[in-house]
Amino acid sequence: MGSPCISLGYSDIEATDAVFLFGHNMAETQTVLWMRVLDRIHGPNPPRIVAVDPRTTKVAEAARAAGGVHLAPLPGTNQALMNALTREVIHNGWLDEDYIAAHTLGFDELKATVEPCTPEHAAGICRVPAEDIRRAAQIFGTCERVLSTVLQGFFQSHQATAPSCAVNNLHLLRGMLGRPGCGILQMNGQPTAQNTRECGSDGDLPGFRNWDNPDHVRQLADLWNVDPMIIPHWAPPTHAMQIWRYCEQGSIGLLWISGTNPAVSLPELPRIRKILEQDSLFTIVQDGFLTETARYADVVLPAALWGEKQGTFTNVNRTVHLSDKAVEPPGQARSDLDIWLDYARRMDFRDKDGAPLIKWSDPQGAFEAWKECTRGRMVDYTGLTYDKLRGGSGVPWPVNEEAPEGTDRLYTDADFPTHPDICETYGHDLLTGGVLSAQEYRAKNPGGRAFLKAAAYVPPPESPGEDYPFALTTGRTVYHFHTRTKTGRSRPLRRAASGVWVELSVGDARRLGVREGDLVRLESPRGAMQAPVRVGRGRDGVVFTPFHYGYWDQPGTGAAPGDDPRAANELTITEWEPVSKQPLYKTGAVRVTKIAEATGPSPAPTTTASAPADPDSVPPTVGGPDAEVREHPHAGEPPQPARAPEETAGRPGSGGTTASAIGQED
Ligand SMILES: Nc1nc2c(c(=O)[nH]1)N[C@H]1C(S)=C(S)[C@@H](COP(=O)(O)OP(=O)(O)OC[C@H]3O[C@@H](n4cnc5c(=O)[nH]c(N)nc54)[C@H](O)[C@@H]3O)O[C@H]1N2
Ligand SMILES: Nc1nc2c(c(=O)[nH]1)N[C@H]1C(S)=C(S)[C@@H](COP(=O)(O)OP(=O)(O)OC[C@H]3O[C@@H](n4cnc5c(=O)[nH]c(N)nc54)[C@H](O)[C@@H]3O)O[C@H]1N2
Ligand SMILES: [Mo]
Repeated sequence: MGSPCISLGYSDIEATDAVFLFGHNMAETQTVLWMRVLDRIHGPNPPRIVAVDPRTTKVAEAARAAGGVHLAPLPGTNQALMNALTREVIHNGWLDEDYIAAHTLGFDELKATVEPCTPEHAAGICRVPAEDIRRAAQIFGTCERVLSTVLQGFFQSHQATAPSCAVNNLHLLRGMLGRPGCGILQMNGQPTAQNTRECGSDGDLPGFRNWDNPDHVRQLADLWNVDPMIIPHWAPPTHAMQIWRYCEQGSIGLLWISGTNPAVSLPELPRIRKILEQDSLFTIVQDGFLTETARYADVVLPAALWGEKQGTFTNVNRTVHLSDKAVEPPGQARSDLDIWLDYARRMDFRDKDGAPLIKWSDPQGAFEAWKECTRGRMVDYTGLTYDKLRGGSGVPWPVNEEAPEGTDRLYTDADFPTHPDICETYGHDLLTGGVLSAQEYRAKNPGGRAFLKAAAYVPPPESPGEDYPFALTTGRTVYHFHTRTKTGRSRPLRRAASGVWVELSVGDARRLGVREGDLVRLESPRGAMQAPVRVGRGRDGVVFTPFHYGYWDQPGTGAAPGDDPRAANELTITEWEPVSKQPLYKTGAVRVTKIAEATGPSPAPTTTASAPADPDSVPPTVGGPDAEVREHPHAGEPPQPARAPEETAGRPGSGGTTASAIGQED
């Protein structure tokens, strides 16, 4: 597609015949959305569920229970699977030929690319039964309405854009877009990640503008009253992984880190620590907590968190919400916006006429400026006001004169934003990431048709072999959010998943001679970590470990990062997907060595994808007394706090965070 904003609406969940979840453990990572799916599963006419995930997640269990399919491909083999599914759909004629002819480009190339990829061929690569691939294709091919969701099991592979586009392809081939129950959710993770897409964080231009289109650059220059030449657009944007490379090489001397904790979340932590330690790099860390990264900072700026500031944020289904300030930020903490406005003022940034560059001074003023920035673009906010956002539970863009109440469903007319004058990018080669030129793109003459993007499967850059015989994949548990700056301070959540663990299959554990709770060391070519073993329900040859566990909660132990290595990213590789620039968090190779006998079961929860293979071998996960719910049936009785006040370690001058910080807007 010409644009990543393919995501449609959540209401399709209520209308669909089948939900396909591609590399998406929705039951743990979008719990509120999953409840909507569960309502369908347990209601009349339940949809079929198809889960594509190497682990036995709750999503996979639901798929098996509801007559669907659980496809468990080896990590890094998604594209082989997608090509086989596509081939099956084409060979069985499950196609909307009129739709393909009128609204797409590239069918012949797609057909030729997938032709060698029979279910048997893919079965050999993915190590899933060919019959299961056929059954999944049949569900996709014969249901009238299918909803697909895609997330990190796809996005964090060495081939990420290709299989994600392949999901789009399947919908286009079946004409399953823009009508109730037919949708694609190319998901976001963080509640503000959609804003990151729209506003152009990765150096992209705001409003889905094309850096390679001089008209788009001029629009922004006019809007901001600056010379177009000061807006970087002579090469593709500098992505985060490249910024770190420049810091490593010394060509970046100042790094301002806000709202991210790279000393835990980025790949190959030994390298990240080395970069942060360099004297030549001046580092500012702007965060609500004293994180692992803040340890390396030259300056720490305490930031206000949500609830301590005002602003809007947008969900993956394009719905815009207003979040008001509920409490004052503690101590010296200030909102990110205030910090940056202050910075702009002190730097005395000016426009072409010598007036202050930034012409607003508060969140609402910034919102008004953003609205102007979106005028006429697909992501049109011009019809929104703070008042309108206060009225209900959010409004999906585009909101403008034609759609004053917002737009629930995109692409009802199958008119896609691929026209060369409006498209966000001229596209990439899916294998190399090479960008197409304006001329090459114009020659394709897309004119509102969608691209069917084809790519052959290629193996991951690092696969299991003699020295490192296991495939490593990493991800999340329901009880923690990322580097746990918030969830790690909630006692019930800490109790539910108190420390890191490593999941091994029953067969692998037996072959290695390890039992539940034994301490093992994982080593990759880059680093090592150690953790107790959960003998789980995963497939042989695949090791999983959550990436949540950094080092901040070990004060006083004298332990420094790296001494007691327990972060998954000690192991991961400095490589990124060529088109999306997403690091390869889900493919790598490790060896596993036992280093000590168990002193008890591992801290892995029993209620999630990490459940033990033998359910009786481990006591069930509980949140403890702090997590117990007390009911207050009598009106007027004051509610009792269900939780003790949380720890406040690291929050400068803070009154503490509450467990509500785990709430996911998704
Ligand atoms: N509780 C909780 N919720 C969260 C977050 C959190 O930290 N905690 N983070 C939020 C954010 S920012 C994000 S991005 C989302 C992420 O949400 P998800 O993508 O759902 O979460 P992950 O656990 O990273 O990965 C999903 C699944 O991918 C599978 N997987 C691994 N390798 C492969 C592969 O090669 N192929 C396939 N098909 N699957 C594979 C894993 O087994 C895992 O179950 O979650 C959001 N929600
Ligand atoms: N191995 C492995 N690594 C991964 C992943 C994986 O699946 N496996 N997933 C990747 C993904 S998808 C993601 S999204 C990243 C997440 O990685 P990070 O974004 O680095 O993780 P967080 O813990 O969410 O860090 C956010 C920081 O922002 C702070 N913060 C919260 N609110 C505010 C605010 O309003 N202002 C400011 N200034 N700071 C604030 C928090 O305290 C926290 O320190 O991790 C990535 N890393
Ligand atoms: Mo994410």
